[in-house]
Amino acid sequence: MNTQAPGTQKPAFPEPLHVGRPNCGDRERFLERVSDMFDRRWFTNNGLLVQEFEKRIGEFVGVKHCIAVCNATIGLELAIRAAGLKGEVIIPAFTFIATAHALQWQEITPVFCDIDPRTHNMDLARVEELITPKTTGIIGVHMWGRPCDVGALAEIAQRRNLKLMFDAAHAFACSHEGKMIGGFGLAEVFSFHATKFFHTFEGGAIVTDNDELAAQIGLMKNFGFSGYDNVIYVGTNGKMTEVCAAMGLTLLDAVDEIIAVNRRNYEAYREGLRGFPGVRLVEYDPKERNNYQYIVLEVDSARAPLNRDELIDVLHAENVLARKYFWPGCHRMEPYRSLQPNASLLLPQTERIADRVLVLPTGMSITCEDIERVCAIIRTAAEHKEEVRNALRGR
Ligand code: T4K
Repeated sequence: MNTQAPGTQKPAFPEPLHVGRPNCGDRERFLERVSDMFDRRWFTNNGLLVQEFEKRIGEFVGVKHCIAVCNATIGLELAIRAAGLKGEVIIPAFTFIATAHALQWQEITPVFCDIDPRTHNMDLARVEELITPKTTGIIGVHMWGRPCDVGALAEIAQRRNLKLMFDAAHAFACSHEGKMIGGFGLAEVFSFHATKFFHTFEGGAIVTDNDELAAQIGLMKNFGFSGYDNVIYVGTNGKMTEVCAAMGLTLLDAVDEIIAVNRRNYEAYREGLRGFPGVRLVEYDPKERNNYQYIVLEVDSARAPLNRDELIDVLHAENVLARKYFWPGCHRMEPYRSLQPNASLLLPQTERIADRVLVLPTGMSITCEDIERVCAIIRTAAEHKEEVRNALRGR
């Protein structure tokens, strides 16, 4: 196959450019923390590093309680269970599968709401239509770190007597109307997976101002133990390890620097793709704090020289491993596509956006020169679209 720019045979990048290549922070400082951890011989279960991490995250976000956990999926499960959600819970269909699975895992039905194509977040006009006597809550997702309309969702939740929480997996260090994400709803859940700009290898955190909920989740993440020999809830093992907290603390020291690089990369892509027909770079509100961790393109196949999937193929052939997050939508993944076979009828915008989105590599390991080359690949492929199509067809 040759989908490379004409005249070249090798991929433009000898090593793959990944979406989600982890940031590393100050390696020496991280190793110092790990060395201290070895000296203390305290590796997990509420060690000093986890305590410091929870305190600093809570302060950073401006909430009373931060409960560090081993990943955001378990974090969502714990928050959902502690909040007493059951029956049906409304979530967007356009999200990572974990949002839906955290409910289904507990035999709660995720009811998929369509999205607003401008924001990629839940369409408020659709939310109310989905409320039934079985509905107990709403989980908004701040897609790409761009906040949901939290005020309007809170108003609906209050009026309809529903619990409201947020999957803030993408939104650490982002704000809404000047207030940090993390302080909205009953609780919010961050993901600190290695692919996030700020991470703890694997990890996450539940943040809340609710004392009772925080205490309950704190016990639930440790099997429900209250003291050495007493279990008072059904619990699980959701604990964050010390080595993970060491990574988080190290990256927290560098969070502004990482965001500055993400922003620089974002601007470089914007410049590089300026005027490219049929392609829109998803924007961040400059009045808010943003982490700029996702470079999201929307490719309009009717106007762009190549459609989204063709562009992905071209980029992959050049070792640029662009992703189709979150295609094809949760409702088209199992078990949901079998359980709710007609869900797509109510999700036209989810389907449309899922067919258009293409996410490009960014982060500390990507340079402006890399970005210029990625944009050049896209432009060159567009200029030679027929050749590219033939090459792709012949694979
Ligand atoms: N809610 C939402 C809205 C989410 O987006 C997520 C997770 C969650 C909840 C649940 O959070 P966690 O339980 O994970 O904390 C990734 C991540 O696994 C997932 O955390 C993330 N969202 C989702 C958007 O993306 P994949 O399947 O794309 O990740 P993976 O492991 O294939 O890595 C992506 C690329 O990064 C690869 O091409 C290779 C590169 N990579 C990855 C790792 C782990 C590296 O270069 N080094 C690495 O160490 O799902």
